[in-house]
Amino acid sequence: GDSRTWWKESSVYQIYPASFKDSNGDGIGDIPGIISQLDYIKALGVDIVWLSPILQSPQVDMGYDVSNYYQIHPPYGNLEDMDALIQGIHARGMKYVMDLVVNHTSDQHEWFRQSRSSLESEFRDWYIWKKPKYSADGVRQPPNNWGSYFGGSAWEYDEKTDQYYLHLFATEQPDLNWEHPEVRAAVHQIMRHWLVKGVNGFRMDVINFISKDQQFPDAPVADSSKPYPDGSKYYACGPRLHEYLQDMGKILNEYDAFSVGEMPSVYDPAEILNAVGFDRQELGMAFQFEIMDLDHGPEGKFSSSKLRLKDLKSVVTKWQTFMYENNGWNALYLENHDQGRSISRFASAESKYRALSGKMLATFLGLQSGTPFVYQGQELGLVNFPEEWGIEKLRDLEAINFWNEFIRDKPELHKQTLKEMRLKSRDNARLPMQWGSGKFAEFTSGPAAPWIDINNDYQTWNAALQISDPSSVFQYWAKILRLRKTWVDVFVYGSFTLIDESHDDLFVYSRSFGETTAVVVANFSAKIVDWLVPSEVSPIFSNGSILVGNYEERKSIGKKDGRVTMSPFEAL
Ligand code: TEU
Ligand code: CA
Repeated sequence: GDSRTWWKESSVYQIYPASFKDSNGDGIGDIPGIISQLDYIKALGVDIVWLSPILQSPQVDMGYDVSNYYQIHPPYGNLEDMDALIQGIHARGMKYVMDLVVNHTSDQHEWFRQSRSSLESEFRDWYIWKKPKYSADGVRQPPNNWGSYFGGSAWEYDEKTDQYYLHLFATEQPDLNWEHPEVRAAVHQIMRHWLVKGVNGFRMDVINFISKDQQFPDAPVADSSKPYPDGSKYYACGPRLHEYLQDMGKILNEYDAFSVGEMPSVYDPAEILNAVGFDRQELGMAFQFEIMDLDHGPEGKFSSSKLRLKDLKSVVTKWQTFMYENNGWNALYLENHDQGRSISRFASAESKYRALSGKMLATFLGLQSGTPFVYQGQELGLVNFPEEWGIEKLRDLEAINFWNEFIRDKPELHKQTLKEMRLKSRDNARLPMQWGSGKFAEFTSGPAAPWIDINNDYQTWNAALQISDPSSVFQYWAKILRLRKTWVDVFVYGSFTLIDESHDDLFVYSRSFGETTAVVVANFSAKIVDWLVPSEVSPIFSNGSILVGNYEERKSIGKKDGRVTMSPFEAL
């Protein structure tokens, strides 16, 4: 049947609450601060607002370690603020999406405090506890060799009960045991609680990790120099995942709710289709990591591997065509709170190219098949923190732990690793939002300074300068999002075709629906490209189809001899 839905025709704005807007001068973003900027978000033209976690948390991992699913983290506000936020979003015709972090909790959650208290605790089975192994010479060892994403073993020894517990992330983030029906019931209750309060859906944190291979086997050691091999084949898209997602899908469907699952470590669209196929009634869409991991080297995220346009073309085309042909759906993103800024990473933050890069990436991403996600500041062309910032500026445990475990004692790796961290570390996306050229970029009125340093370009790159400037990156994003609304059939429901695949600098694709075809041309290079329009495209141009140009669609090709000259980082 016709699988048209409101969330396929929507775009999403992601807010990182700690860094968005501080209303009470403590240097930490908060909910009243977000409420004060809802008109700004509405002006961008997005339909959905997704907040990274605001529930009670010790903030070991910036709220992705929840200690109470029914209370708001006090520095962000209280339950009344939450109601006011939801009401303010709904009053502007937008919807609110909550970040649901249920693969793990904080170690301060009452459930875990009970669980670790004794072998007989009624909460013991809410988490994943295993007996130690012992080596031939009697040394105690973790139950298997899996590593944590934040360094070290994925198992933490608990003296009191002489067992280890699993934590795929920080030791303060114990994994819930989804095999236990009471855990699933507790999660369903959390979902219903917030849906009843007006939340319109969820972004589900590492949701494809919730079903683990119950043998917890050792991962094959590909490279003995690495202490902990990647165990993700034993917990990413595990044996009971779809059973669990079907249960949650039933609740989501009762409310016609939005859902996007974060699914790291899985690059096979068929596997993700099992969760996002329209007929599956599980999730609406998923964040896959294949594009994000293209510039990860052999040693992982902070090792280098230059992103190549041809790889980007093949990966994007794979996901675009597969989901279209199989009635699935894509979550389109180039930035979020876990990634470096896309202008710096995929184009150029050099001042002469920066705005053009932002507009080119907006065109490239925003006109693809799927639901586009804009991360706070991406609409302003914000970029990574400056070259001169040293390691002491890092705040995020992912980078700090990695540095301390693998790099600190190897000076020969410092320069290269710092370069990779400046490009991809999560702090890049967590610097305070730049509202104006005033003190603290008007993120906070003080007296407290922001919890993390502000980038040094805020006097020239901020919302105040862009919101009413028709040539700004902000207004360009607004026009791209509006273009999707104007041509819903083509840009939302149309097919995707890669064009001129072998071109070294241009990423060209078309979107088609019925008789209408739009051709999107993005120059990913700093070169002026004289593009000879391929024969399969020129008839499209010449019969008056849509040629997406800066700011408005053009009805026919701009040049007489079938050639288009593309400026550096320009998009047509
Ligand atoms: O991220 C999961 C995840 O895979 C990321 O840690 C990713 O591997 C890395 O950050 C960048 O490649 C989710 C949240 O988005 C992240 O902020 C949390 O730290 C993590 O889960 C644990 O909850
Ligand atoms: Ca505050």
